[in-house]
Amino acid sequence: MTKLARQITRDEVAAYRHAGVVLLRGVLDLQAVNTLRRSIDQALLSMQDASPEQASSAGKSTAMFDIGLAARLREFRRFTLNGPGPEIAAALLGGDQINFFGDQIFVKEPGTRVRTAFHQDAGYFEIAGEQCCVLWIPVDPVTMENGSMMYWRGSHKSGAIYESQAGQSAPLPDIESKLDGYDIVHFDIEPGDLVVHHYRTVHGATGNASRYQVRRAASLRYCGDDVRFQTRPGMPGQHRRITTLKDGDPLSGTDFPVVWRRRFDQQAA
Ligand SMILES: O=C(O)CCC(=O)C(=O)O
Repeated sequence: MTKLARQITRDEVAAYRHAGVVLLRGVLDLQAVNTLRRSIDQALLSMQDASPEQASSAGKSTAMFDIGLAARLREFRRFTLNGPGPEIAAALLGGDQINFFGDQIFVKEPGTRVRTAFHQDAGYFEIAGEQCCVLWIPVDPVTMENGSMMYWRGSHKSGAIYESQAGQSAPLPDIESKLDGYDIVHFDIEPGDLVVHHYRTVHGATGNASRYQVRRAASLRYCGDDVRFQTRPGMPGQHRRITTLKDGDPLSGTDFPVVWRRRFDQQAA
Protein backbone atom coordinates (compact mmCIF):
# COMPACT_ATOMS: atom_id res chain seq x y z
CA MET A 1 0.00 0.00 0.00
CA THR A 2 1.30 3.45 -0.87
CA LYS A 3 2.40 5.82 1.88
CA LEU A 4 2.04 8.83 -0.42
CA ALA A 5 -0.89 11.23 -0.55
CA ARG A 6 -0.68 10.92 -4.33
CA GLN A 7 1.44 9.13 -6.92
CA ILE A 8 4.54 10.66 -8.52
CA THR A 9 3.81 11.50 -12.18
CA ARG A 10 5.90 10.68 -15.27
CA ASP A 11 6.41 14.42 -15.84
CA GLU A 12 7.88 14.74 -12.34
CA VAL A 13 10.27 11.86 -12.97
CA ALA A 14 11.31 13.46 -16.27
CA ALA A 15 11.78 16.85 -14.56
CA TYR A 16 13.98 15.31 -11.85
CA ARG A 17 16.19 13.60 -14.40
CA HIS A 18 16.44 16.59 -16.73
CA ALA A 19 16.81 19.46 -14.25
CA GLY A 20 18.27 17.54 -11.30
CA VAL A 21 15.55 19.01 -9.09
CA VAL A 22 11.78 18.65 -8.84
CA LEU A 23 9.09 20.13 -6.59
CA LEU A 24 6.54 17.52 -5.51
CA ARG A 25 3.41 19.32 -4.35
CA GLY A 26 1.09 17.66 -1.87
CA VAL A 27 2.75 14.22 -1.72
CA LEU A 28 2.77 14.02 2.09
CA ASP A 29 -0.38 13.78 4.12
CA LEU A 30 -1.00 15.65 7.35
CA GLN A 31 0.01 12.69 9.49
CA ALA A 32 3.40 12.39 7.76
CA VAL A 33 4.09 16.11 8.14
CA ASN A 34 3.09 16.08 11.81
CA THR A 35 5.26 13.02 12.50
CA LEU A 36 8.28 14.65 10.91
CA ARG A 37 7.67 17.96 12.68
CA ARG A 38 7.50 16.14 16.02
CA SER A 39 10.72 14.28 15.22
CA ILE A 40 12.56 17.47 14.30
CA ASP A 41 11.39 19.12 17.52
CA GLN A 42 12.55 16.08 19.48
CA ALA A 43 15.93 16.35 17.77
CA LEU A 44 16.15 20.01 18.71
CA LEU A 45 15.51 19.16 22.34
CA SER A 46 18.29 16.58 22.18
CA MET A 47 20.60 19.34 20.91
CA GLN A 48 20.35 21.54 23.94
CA ASP A 49 24.06 21.09 24.48
CA ALA A 50 24.68 22.00 20.85
CA SER A 51 28.28 22.03 19.70
CA PRO A 52 29.53 24.97 17.58
CA GLU A 53 28.97 22.95 14.37
CA GLN A 54 25.39 22.33 15.35
CA ALA A 55 24.32 25.85 16.18
CA SER A 56 25.57 29.03 14.64
CA SER A 57 24.30 32.51 15.36
CA ALA A 58 24.32 35.43 13.00
CA GLY A 59 22.33 38.48 13.89
CA LYS A 60 20.29 37.83 17.01
CA SER A 61 19.01 34.38 16.27
CA THR A 62 20.21 30.95 15.51
CA ALA A 63 20.43 28.34 12.81
CA MET A 64 20.75 24.72 13.93
CA PHE A 65 22.01 21.82 11.86
CA ASP A 66 22.31 18.25 13.00
CA ILE A 67 23.20 15.01 11.25
CA GLY A 68 22.57 11.31 11.80
CA LEU A 69 19.27 11.59 13.67
CA ALA A 70 17.91 8.32 12.31
CA ALA A 71 20.74 6.55 14.11
CA ARG A 72 19.61 7.83 17.50
CA LEU A 73 15.94 8.88 17.46
CA ARG A 74 13.44 6.06 17.04
CA GLU A 75 10.55 8.06 15.54
CA PHE A 76 12.85 9.86 13.11
CA ARG A 77 14.35 6.51 12.06
CA ARG A 78 10.89 5.03 11.55
CA PHE A 79 9.95 8.00 9.35
CA THR A 80 13.10 7.81 7.22
CA LEU A 81 13.09 4.02 6.79
CA ASN A 82 9.37 3.19 6.74
CA GLY A 83 7.73 6.50 5.78
CA PRO A 84 7.05 7.95 2.33
CA GLY A 85 10.72 8.69 1.47
CA PRO A 86 11.76 5.30 0.07
CA GLU A 87 8.77 5.14 -2.29
CA ILE A 88 9.46 8.66 -3.59
CA ALA A 89 13.13 7.80 -4.15
CA ALA A 90 12.15 4.59 -5.96
CA ALA A 91 9.78 6.47 -8.27
CA LEU A 92 12.44 9.03 -9.22
CA LEU A 93 15.55 6.84 -9.35
CA GLY A 94 14.11 3.70 -10.94
CA GLY A 95 15.95 0.43 -10.36
CA ASP A 96 15.13 -2.50 -8.14
CA GLN A 97 16.25 -1.46 -4.67
CA ILE A 98 16.60 1.66 -2.53
CA ASN A 99 19.05 2.01 0.36
CA PHE A 100 18.84 4.70 3.00
CA PHE A 101 22.00 6.80 2.95
CA GLY A 102 21.70 9.45 5.66
CA ASP A 103 19.84 12.40 7.12
CA GLN A 104 20.28 15.90 8.43
CA ILE A 105 18.05 18.66 9.79
CA PHE A 106 18.30 22.38 9.11
CA VAL A 107 16.43 24.77 11.38
CA LYS A 108 16.53 28.53 10.86
CA GLU A 109 14.93 30.70 13.48
CA PRO A 110 13.25 33.98 12.51
CA GLY A 111 15.86 36.69 12.12
CA THR A 112 18.88 34.49 11.49
CA ARG A 113 21.15 35.71 8.72
CA VAL A 114 22.85 32.32 8.47
CA ARG A 115 22.64 31.27 4.82
CA THR A 116 23.42 27.83 3.50
CA ALA A 117 26.34 28.43 1.14
CA PHE A 118 25.98 27.03 -2.37
CA HIS A 119 27.39 23.52 -2.44
CA GLN A 120 26.97 20.07 -3.89
CA ASP A 121 26.12 17.17 -1.57
CA ALA A 122 28.24 14.85 -3.72
CA GLY A 123 31.34 16.50 -2.27
CA TYR A 124 30.35 15.27 1.19
CA PHE A 125 28.80 11.87 0.45
CA GLU A 126 31.14 8.87 0.44
CA ILE A 127 29.59 7.30 -2.64
CA ALA A 128 29.96 7.08 -6.42
CA GLY A 129 27.17 6.46 -8.95
CA GLU A 130 24.19 8.27 -10.45
CA GLN A 131 21.26 7.12 -8.36
CA CYS A 132 21.33 9.25 -5.24
CA CYS A 133 18.62 11.75 -4.42
CA VAL A 134 18.00 14.10 -1.53
CA LEU A 135 14.49 14.80 -0.24
CA TRP A 136 14.28 18.26 1.29
CA ILE A 137 11.16 18.27 3.46
CA PRO A 138 10.16 21.47 5.24
CA VAL A 139 7.50 21.19 7.93
CA ASP A 140 6.77 24.93 7.86
CA PRO A 141 5.69 27.19 5.01
CA VAL A 142 8.84 28.37 3.18
CA THR A 143 9.38 31.42 0.98
CA MET A 144 12.46 33.38 -0.05
CA GLU A 145 11.91 35.44 3.07
CA ASN A 146 12.34 32.61 5.57
CA GLY A 147 14.83 30.30 3.87
CA SER A 148 14.01 28.97 0.41
CA MET A 149 16.44 26.57 -1.14
CA MET A 150 17.84 27.71 -4.49
CA TYR A 151 18.91 25.08 -7.01
CA TRP A 152 21.14 25.44 -10.06
CA ARG A 153 19.14 23.53 -12.65
CA GLY A 154 21.08 21.04 -14.74
CA SER A 155 24.25 21.31 -12.64
CA HIS A 156 24.14 17.54 -11.98
CA LYS A 157 24.60 16.73 -15.64
CA SER A 158 28.29 17.34 -16.31
CA GLY A 159 29.32 14.87 -13.61
CA ALA A 160 31.67 17.47 -12.08
CA ILE A 161 32.15 17.24 -8.35
CA TYR A 162 32.96 20.70 -7.10
CA GLU A 163 35.27 21.36 -4.22
CA SER A 164 33.73 21.16 -0.78
CA GLN A 165 37.06 20.95 1.00
CA ALA A 166 40.49 21.91 -0.24
CA GLY A 167 41.95 19.10 -2.31
CA GLN A 168 38.81 18.04 -4.18
CA SER A 169 38.32 18.42 -7.92
CA ALA A 170 36.89 21.62 -9.45
CA PRO A 171 36.34 24.86 -7.49
CA LEU A 172 32.66 25.83 -7.19
CA PRO A 173 31.88 28.99 -9.19
CA ASP A 174 30.83 32.08 -7.22
CA ILE A 175 27.10 31.68 -7.76
CA GLU A 176 26.00 33.79 -4.83
CA SER A 177 27.26 37.07 -6.27
CA LYS A 178 26.03 36.34 -9.82
CA LEU A 179 22.68 34.61 -9.32
CA ASP A 180 21.36 35.98 -12.63
CA GLY A 181 24.15 34.21 -14.49
CA TYR A 182 22.91 30.75 -13.50
CA ASP A 183 19.69 28.87 -14.13
CA ILE A 184 18.51 29.10 -10.52
CA VAL A 185 15.09 27.93 -9.37
CA HIS A 186 13.38 28.26 -6.01
CA PHE A 187 9.92 27.41 -4.77
CA ASP A 188 7.35 28.64 -2.27
CA ILE A 189 6.48 25.57 -0.24
CA GLU A 190 3.62 24.49 1.98
CA PRO A 191 3.80 21.58 4.45
CA GLY A 192 2.97 18.46 2.42
CA ASP A 193 5.21 19.59 -0.47
CA LEU A 194 8.83 18.59 -0.79
CA VAL A 195 11.72 19.13 -3.18
CA VAL A 196 13.98 16.37 -4.45
CA HIS A 197 17.42 17.06 -5.89
CA HIS A 198 20.12 14.90 -7.45
CA TYR A 199 23.14 14.72 -5.16
CA ARG A 200 25.28 16.59 -7.71
CA THR A 201 22.80 19.46 -8.09
CA VAL A 202 24.35 22.63 -6.71
CA HIS A 203 22.13 24.35 -4.15
CA GLY A 204 22.12 26.85 -1.29
CA ALA A 205 19.58 28.64 0.88
CA THR A 206 18.78 32.07 2.23
CA GLY A 207 18.73 33.00 5.91
CA ASN A 208 15.43 33.60 7.66
CA ALA A 209 14.48 37.28 7.45
CA SER A 210 10.91 36.76 8.67
CA ARG A 211 9.84 38.10 12.03
CA TYR A 212 7.90 35.10 13.31
CA GLN A 213 8.10 32.10 10.97
CA VAL A 214 10.64 29.42 11.93
CA ARG A 215 11.88 27.24 9.05
CA ARG A 216 12.42 23.58 10.01
CA ALA A 217 13.43 21.09 7.33
CA ALA A 218 14.74 17.54 7.12
CA SER A 219 17.05 16.33 4.40
CA LEU A 220 16.74 12.59 3.71
CA ARG A 221 19.13 10.83 1.35
CA TYR A 222 18.45 7.62 -0.59
CA CYS A 223 20.45 5.63 -3.13
CA GLY A 224 19.61 3.22 -5.94
CA ASP A 225 21.23 0.12 -7.44
CA ASP A 226 24.22 1.72 -9.16
CA VAL A 227 25.66 3.45 -6.09
CA ARG A 228 28.87 2.15 -4.53
CA PHE A 229 30.65 3.15 -1.33
CA GLN A 230 33.50 5.50 -2.25
CA THR A 231 35.66 7.70 -0.07
CA ARG A 232 37.49 10.65 -1.63
CA PRO A 233 40.56 12.56 -0.51
CA GLY A 234 39.70 15.67 1.49
CA MET A 235 36.21 14.43 2.30
CA PRO A 236 34.99 15.54 5.73
CA GLY A 237 34.33 12.66 8.13
CA GLN A 238 30.66 11.71 8.32
CA HIS A 239 28.86 11.33 11.61
CA ARG A 240 29.57 8.22 13.72
CA ARG A 241 29.10 5.64 10.98
CA ILE A 242 29.88 2.08 11.98
CA THR A 243 30.22 0.79 8.45
CA THR A 244 33.00 -1.59 7.46
CA LEU A 245 32.36 -1.09 3.73
CA LYS A 246 35.33 -0.69 1.43
CA ASP A 247 35.51 1.49 -1.68
CA GLY A 248 33.55 -0.16 -4.48
CA ASP A 249 31.20 -2.15 -2.21
CA PRO A 250 27.43 -1.89 -2.72
CA LEU A 251 25.69 -0.14 0.17
CA SER A 252 24.51 -2.45 2.95
CA GLY A 253 24.50 -2.87 6.72
CA THR A 254 23.03 -0.90 9.59
CA ASP A 255 24.15 2.49 8.26
CA PHE A 256 22.69 1.91 4.79
CA PRO A 257 19.74 -0.49 5.15
CA VAL A 258 17.56 -1.55 2.22
CA VAL A 259 14.32 0.40 2.59
CA TRP A 260 12.47 -0.55 -0.60
CA ARG A 261 12.52 -3.44 -3.09
CA ARG A 262 10.68 -3.61 -6.41
CA ARG A 263 7.93 -6.21 -6.43
CA PHE A 264 7.81 -8.49 -9.48
CA ASP A 265 4.55 -6.79 -10.60
CA GLN A 266 5.93 -3.21 -10.41
CA GLN A 267 7.47 -1.57 -13.48
CA ALA A 268 10.44 0.80 -13.30
CA ALA A 269 9.75 4.30 -14.70
O1 LIG B 1 18.02 23.58 4.57
C1 LIG B 1 19.09 24.10 4.26
O2 LIG B 1 19.36 25.28 4.53
C2 LIG B 1 20.13 23.31 3.49
C3 LIG B 1 19.68 21.95 3.07
C4 LIG B 1 20.69 21.24 2.22
O3 LIG B 1 21.72 21.74 1.85
C5 LIG B 1 20.38 19.86 1.79
O4 LIG B 1 19.33 19.31 2.14
O5 LIG B 1 21.21 19.27 1.07
